[in-house]
Amino acid sequence: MTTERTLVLVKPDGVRRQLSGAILSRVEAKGYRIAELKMMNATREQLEKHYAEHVGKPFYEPLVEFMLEGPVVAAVFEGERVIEGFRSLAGSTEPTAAAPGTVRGDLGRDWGLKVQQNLVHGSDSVESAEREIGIWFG
Ligand code: DAT
Ligand code: MG
Repeated sequence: MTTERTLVLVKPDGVRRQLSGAILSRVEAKGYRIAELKMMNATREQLEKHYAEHVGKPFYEPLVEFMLEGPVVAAVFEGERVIEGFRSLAGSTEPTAAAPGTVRGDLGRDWGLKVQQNLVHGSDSVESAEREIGIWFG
């Protein structure tokens, strides 16, 4: 039996704004453990797999383009209930509405673009986490 794992991405807006360390620090400070960590440029192929559930939505193509704008920091965090715990730290999808105290609520805002630039990705279920870890860490 292995501890629960989640895929975390610091998106290109977070890297560009030099918030990678601050974001990873919040997750570590809560007590989750970094199991894998790297900075990389995503490929379109990876992003098409990663965001397959959003194909056909109006923000899909802007989302893929945004994720190709610059490097991302990809991490696997582990710990009991880390999937739920990280989503709670990240805050809700729209940074305007995300609660203060969360990454998106404290560090993000709406920039009036076709896709929300909300700093982080976190897996939303055990199945998604295993699938996504495979995409980013092979
Ligand atoms: P989350 O990242 O909170 O799991 P999601 O999986 O529904 O959200 O969507 C993936 C990303 O797409 C999200 O982080 C930001 C963007 N996005 C989602 N819904 C959007 C919308 N209605 N308008 C603009 N961008 C959106
Ligand atoms: Mg999602």
